[in-house]
Amino acid sequence: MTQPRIVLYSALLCPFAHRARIALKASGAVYETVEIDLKNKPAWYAPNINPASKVPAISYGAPPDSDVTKPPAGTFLLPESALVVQFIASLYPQIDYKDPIIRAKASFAQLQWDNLVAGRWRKYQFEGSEQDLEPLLEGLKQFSDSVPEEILGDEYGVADIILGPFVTRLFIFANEDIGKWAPGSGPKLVSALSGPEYDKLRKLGAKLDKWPALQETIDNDILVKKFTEILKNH
Ligand SMILES: N[C@@H](CCC(=O)N[C@@H](CS)C(=O)NCC(=O)O)C(=O)O
Repeated sequence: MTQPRIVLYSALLCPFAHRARIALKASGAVYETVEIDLKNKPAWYAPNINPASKVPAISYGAPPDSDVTKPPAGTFLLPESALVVQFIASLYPQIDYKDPIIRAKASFAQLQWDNLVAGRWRKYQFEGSEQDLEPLLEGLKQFSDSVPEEILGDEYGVADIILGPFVTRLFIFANEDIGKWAPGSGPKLVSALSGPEYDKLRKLGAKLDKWPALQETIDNDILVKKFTEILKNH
């Protein structure tokens, strides 16, 4: 039986959309991508695909020749990156860790990132105030503590898909010194992360660096170039 048609509505720079691209790549699913220009969103996107007007979203099972801008009534449409990833993992369970305990431990690490790192990183990168560094380092330490040893081997799972775009971007932007911080603060952050308390964070970063499903779905040069512009105008 041929696979139902999958159309991904994506945007190149978006880390949430990157999650969906990794999941689809890792699963080996056949899919089409429709790139949405977030600065100039097409008028059909919100009414026909995602009322929240965000990427990513997917359509699943639309007739082969139907218009991607107007899937026929009854086509399954799904927004929200975490839901899209979970849906792909339900279709292709091989993309997740097999052991439910490892999955649960990895989900806890995901939550730690969401609660203790995501907002603090964004604040530090977009505002660059020195006083925001300490809370960020503390969040990264607690995140690192929570990463289960079991996911630091050769196996990849949903947690890597959910965390991957964000962990990878943190290292890319810090190494390239792309932030509103004082020049040189990005590389300084990377050296601050060389201590033993961040061991598992670094190991996770290194593991993600050699994951084809992640690396083949990101363009580092474009990301760096565009993000430099975004921050300049922020
Ligand atoms: N919670 C959403 C967040 C998605 C999101 O914020 N996407 C951004 C791009 S990275 C977006 O589409 N922004 C367009 C807008 O807010 O108008 C998810 O996980 O999918």
